[in-house]
Amino acid sequence: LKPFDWSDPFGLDEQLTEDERLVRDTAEGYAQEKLQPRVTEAYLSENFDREILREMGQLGLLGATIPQAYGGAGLGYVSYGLISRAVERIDSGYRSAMSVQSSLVMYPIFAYGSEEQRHKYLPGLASGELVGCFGLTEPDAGSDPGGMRTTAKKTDTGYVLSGAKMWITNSPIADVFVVWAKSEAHDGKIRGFVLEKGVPGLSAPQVKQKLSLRASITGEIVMDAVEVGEDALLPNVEGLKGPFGCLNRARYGIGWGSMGAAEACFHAARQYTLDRHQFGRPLAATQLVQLKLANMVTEITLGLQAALRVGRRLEDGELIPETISLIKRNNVGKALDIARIARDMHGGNGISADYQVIRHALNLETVNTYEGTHDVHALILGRAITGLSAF
Ligand code: TGC
Ligand code: FAD
Repeated sequence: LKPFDWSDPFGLDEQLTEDERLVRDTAEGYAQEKLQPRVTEAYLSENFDREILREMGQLGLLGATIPQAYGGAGLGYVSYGLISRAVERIDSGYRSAMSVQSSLVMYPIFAYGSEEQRHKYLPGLASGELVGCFGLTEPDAGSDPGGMRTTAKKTDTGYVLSGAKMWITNSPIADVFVVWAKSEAHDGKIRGFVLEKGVPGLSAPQVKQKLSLRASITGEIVMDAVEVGEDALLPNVEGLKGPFGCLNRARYGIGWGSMGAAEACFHAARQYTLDRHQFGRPLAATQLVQLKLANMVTEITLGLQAALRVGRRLEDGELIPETISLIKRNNVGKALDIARIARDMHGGNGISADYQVIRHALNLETVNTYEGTHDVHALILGRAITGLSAF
């Protein structure tokens, strides 16, 4: 008989290639050594340290799946997932910064951009010299991005963009803004544009006093008749499939990342209940605590295995969006349950920033909402199961 490994029951490690294990070790080493020591202070002071993106860039953690010719690391989707998991084990906000840059900014410029746009932006984004953001959500269009009001009007030399985006990760510190707008010159279809910081009419005020994801910076994007040239248009996609193509990648990464946050909470709850004695024995010796730990390890093991399966399919060129909805929805939902229960298992200490678990629980409230809410992903699955749209 082989002994049960509570930290990796299904041998995820054995299912990775040598190169993937190296990527994982690099990301985990960085996250534990450089991110863990600064996260509590960053969270309490609601501060995102912009240097983090440069540090990640130096290690090749940004744009992991983008070809090396454009500054990316040319890695597979499982490697990208392992990076997400390692970073989110520290904080969902740090994974947010990484996944926005990689999947929501570098990916669309790579997949939908001209050769000039790729060369102009991708190397700087890969190194972390440039910070990117992705503007889809608006004050009145969240789950239903097709209801957006931002417009692009054609001029002789380019476009004028008007409108506002809301809840945009990294926007206050961004150099490069990928924004989606309805373009009159394209029959009102949604088109992507790349805007640069400093262009007249563009501003990105910070959203302050968030009680979740405080180590990530969030803002608006206000476009007050922003004039751009023809070269700002992403030429190779139109319609909602543009932003959704990016979201497929980011949602997939969240499937892995949320399991990293869940693992952090599970490990903390296990150790805490082994160390803490009440009624003359360790809390971990009680049936209720063991039941909770058994539930946690089960959900994490299944969630990671599911994320690996979706990643391998992506590497084989099989993109089935509903399977991405399935892991985004379920893994984040389970991670949120695990974080809340781990918080409870820490008793009074569980509400202290020193013990990390409440920070994960609060962060996962955002993760459950962004990139398609838990219920919206249920409706995406429901539509695929029944053939009937309930939106
Ligand atoms: P629907 O009619 O379903 O589709 C419109 C067009 O889009 C295509 N499409 C997809 N293409 C690729 N991948 C997918 N997953 C796709 N889903 C749809 C579809 O084929 C169609 O193409 P065409 O050529 O026929 O026009 O669109 P709908 O308006 O009915 O959409 C409904 C719904 C609910 C599925 C969708 O709107 C949705 O997913 N809503 C959630 C919105 C969302 O996820 N927003 C995320 C904002 S970004 C963010 O949160 C970043 S946080 C990052 C961080 O900090 O980590
Ligand atoms: P709504 O769409 O108004 O939803 C409110 C509630 O109604 C939810 O529970 C939802 O599930 C439910 N609901 C909606 N439609 C239905 C329906 N048909 N049937 C049943 N229930 C329904 N967006 C970006 O574009 N870029 C970013 O970088 C970004 N970063 C973010 C960072 C943070 C910290 C946060 C909080 C959000 C971010 N978002 C970003 C926005 C995010 O994607 C949206 O908040 C999300 O898509 C939900 O939209 P909404 O907030 O407008 O909620």
